[in-house]
Amino acid sequence: MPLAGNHGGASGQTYSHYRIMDEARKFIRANKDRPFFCYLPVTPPHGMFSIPDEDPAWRIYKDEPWPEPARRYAAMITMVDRQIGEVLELLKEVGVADNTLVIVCGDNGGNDYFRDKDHPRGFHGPNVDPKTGVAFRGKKGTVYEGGLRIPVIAYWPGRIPGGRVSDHLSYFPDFLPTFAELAGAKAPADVDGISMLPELLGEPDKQKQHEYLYWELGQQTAVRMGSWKAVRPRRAAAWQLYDLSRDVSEANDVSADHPDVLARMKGFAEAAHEPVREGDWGDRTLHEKDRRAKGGRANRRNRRRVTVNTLPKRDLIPRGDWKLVYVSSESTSNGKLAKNAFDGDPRTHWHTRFGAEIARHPHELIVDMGREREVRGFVYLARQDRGWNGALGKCEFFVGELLQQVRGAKDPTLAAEFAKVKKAQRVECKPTRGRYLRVRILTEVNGGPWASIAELGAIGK
Ligand SMILES: [Ca+2]
Repeated sequence: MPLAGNHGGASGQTYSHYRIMDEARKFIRANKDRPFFCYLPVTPPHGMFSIPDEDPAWRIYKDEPWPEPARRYAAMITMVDRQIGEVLELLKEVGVADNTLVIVCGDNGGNDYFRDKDHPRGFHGPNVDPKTGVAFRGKKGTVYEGGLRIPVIAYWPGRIPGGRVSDHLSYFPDFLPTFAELAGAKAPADVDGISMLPELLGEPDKQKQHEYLYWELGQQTAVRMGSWKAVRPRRAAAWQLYDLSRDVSEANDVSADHPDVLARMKGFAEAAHEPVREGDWGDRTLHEKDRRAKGGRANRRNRRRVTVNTLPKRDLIPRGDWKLVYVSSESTSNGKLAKNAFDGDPRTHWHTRFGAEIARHPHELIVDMGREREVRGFVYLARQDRGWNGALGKCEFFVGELLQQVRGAKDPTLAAEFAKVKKAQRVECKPTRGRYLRVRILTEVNGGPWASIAELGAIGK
């Protein structure tokens, strides 16, 4: 969603987080007279570390003798704290404070942000107990406690006794069954979560426990069973075992002393693992757009490294109504879809699939240009990242009135061979009328088996 005055990067006129909070408040007001579930995924504090200078929270930290990102980070937390207070006030104002459960929690463990020699675990040390100095091992992105432990606060005046601390072992999948039980609904049978409602309501005797919890992240695997924690940091590494009741920092591997415990936990890991299957969903257009917007104009360093060439507009047949009719293969898992070859964005490209059985030439695209055109040539733009995989060598173009005609054609309208350059390349042919365009790619510029196109245009009218 484009926001007024924003062009990507850290600066702009609209602070998106304010908009998200505004919409949440609107949603609560609009639904106050019926049961509602408001999921409020606040992003702060998160990189980029930015908060408007006008925010009262920034004024609290702006003069601290800390690195600027550490001051911004602190201000972002104070801002969110203030806004959660505003949400609680709103619940009171609209008269639902007494029958609304509010849960606030992090989405993963803390990161060692803004490290220096005086702050080896990050400037604010999110994984270090400020009173005792005891630290969790690892950080966000690992399966040690520093990556897995998150604080959760549950608030429900009159129902949840205040000031209580719970040691109940739970994780995100428990929320769905918890909310289902609260709402008097039945949770789906195929979820792993266990409702934590009895624990929340102060009835620990009725609370069911997990036999174990399981995590996978990249090559990392972890299992938790009671106070035991088993970690395999890489696929080829040996399992480690920790007793968190005595060693919350996971410093002493006791796997040699408790082979029976570890064997049981490895069994859980084996049972819980699901092999990866390739999906059929690969349209990452929005994701890529967001990713680039985050870098934005501020990301100058990146811009210097990679120059992005564009497709010259001169004599180009408009591609707004072009439709993909056929593609021999596309790399869906990478989001390198065929439509990227004519989406007007030089930074997106089509790439054929990597699977060995279908990676070989020829590769093909057929496009419906929307109506009959007179074509006098073609323009090809190679992928604009640093890679060359798939950049076109020899290829054939076919233009025809009917789909069947171009699909089966043997004699190309134009045969061309492209050079290994990142600039747009133009090839010309005798004027040919037709609505359908077929591109048949015979070789890659480095002799590889793939094809890729950042942009493809037709010259004519
Ligand atoms: Ca493109």
